[in-house]
This record gives sequence, C-alpha cells and structure tokens, in this order.
Amino acid sequence: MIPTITAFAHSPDRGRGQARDMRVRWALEEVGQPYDVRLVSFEDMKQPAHRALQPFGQIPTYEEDGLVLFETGAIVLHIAERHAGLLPADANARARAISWMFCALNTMEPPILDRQVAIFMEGNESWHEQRLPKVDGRIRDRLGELSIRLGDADWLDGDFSAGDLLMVTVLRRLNMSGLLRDYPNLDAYVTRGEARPAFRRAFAAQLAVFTAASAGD
Ligand code: GTB
Repeated sequence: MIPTITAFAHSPDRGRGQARDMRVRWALEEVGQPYDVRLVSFEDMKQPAHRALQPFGQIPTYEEDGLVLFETGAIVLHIAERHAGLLPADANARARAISWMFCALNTMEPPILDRQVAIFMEGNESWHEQRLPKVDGRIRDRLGELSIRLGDADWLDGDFSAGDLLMVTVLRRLNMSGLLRDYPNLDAYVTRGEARPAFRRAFAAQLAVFTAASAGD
C-alpha cells in the first residue's frame, strides 16, 4: 500500500522546503517509495480527526497499512528501516547513523529552532536585540563542533544516510541567516544534500503545492 503523508495546504515558507514534510518526502524519494499527500489547512490540523493522527495538531503524519506515525524522526527511521538506501547494513554503522539522526534533532535543531522563535515570536520584545546574539552564539558553538567533526568528508559517517538527511534538513533552516557561511564545509555539505536527485524531486513536489495554491488564489 502506498503511504499517505500530510502537508500544509498553504505552507508559510512559500514552498522553500522548510516545513517538516520535506524530510519525509526526501526519505521516501531516496528509497524509491511512491507516496500520496493529503493537504491540510491550519484549521483541519486542529480538528479531532487530524489530532487522532497527530496529537499536537501538526504536520506531517504518515499512514501506511493501518500504521499511523507522527514525529519526523520516527517517520524517517521507519522508512529507513523498511527500505534499503538510508541505513548501512553493518549493525555498528547502522547504530552510528541513528546516532546522527538523534544528533540532528536533539543537539543541532534546538538552538536553530530557538533562533526562529526569537525572530518570529519575540521580534517585538524589548530584549530581542540582546537575546539574538546569545542565541546565535549557541548555534555557532554547535556549528563549529559539527564542522570539525565533518572535516573534509562528504557525509557524517561513510555513505549518505538518514543521519545526513535529517542533518541537512536541520542545517538548511539556517539558509537565510548567513550563519553557515562561516563554516564552508557545512555550507558545502548542505549544498551536496540539496543536489541529490531525491532531494530535488521532494523539493519540486512540495513547491508544486505552493504554486498550485497561488494559481488558485
Ligand atoms: N516534532 C514534530 C516533528 O518533527 O514531526 C514537529 C512538527 C512540526 O513542528 N510541524 C509544524 C506544524 O505543523 C510544521 S513544520 N506547525 C503548525 C502548528 O504547530 O500549529 C515547522 C515549520 C513550519 C513552517 C516553516 N516555515 O514556514 O518556514 C518551517 C517549519
């Protein structure tokens, strides 16, 4: 059965691939699994029918053969475990790739999300100008450490894995910030991820939703 995911009917990022359905689309494209998409409005997302799939009223969700999943990390891991191409066969290498998945979501993403909160939700606060440099400092600390670990490798641990997929989606949230420019190997790492044919197909699919919605406006 073809899995169905949910995505924004009207993504606030105007199709720049920043909403989290992008990770799931990319993972499905990497493994060659076709999928259906059910578009939901902000209102739909908060209704009981959607909350039955995603208790927090968010996208994306993943439905397949009676299985319902939420949380992009769990969804990408599920896809990677059931298809070849996103996790190494060797058990230790596989465990390390999963460590990088958690690292992307638990170590790298929180300070990056904090920056978005600072800009979009706290921009009018009197203390915003003092707080933002502190937030950026915490992001730079993490970027510096990750940059040292990546060195001149193409991917974080051998071949491209689900760890790289999540890490690239997390780092590209900084695309507009200019922060990545100070870490040329991370900047190139993100560009390398975005150049993968599967990323491009996923990006085009989510952009098409925005383009179609705009044409209908
Ligand atoms: N931890 C969950 C997961 O990883 O699945 C988080 C899911 C989540 O944050 N979903 C967001 C959502 O549904 C969309 S992706 N938000 C609506 C709500 O909470 O009411 C986050 C997101 C949204 C928009 C942009 N953007 O416009 O740039 C980027 C990222």
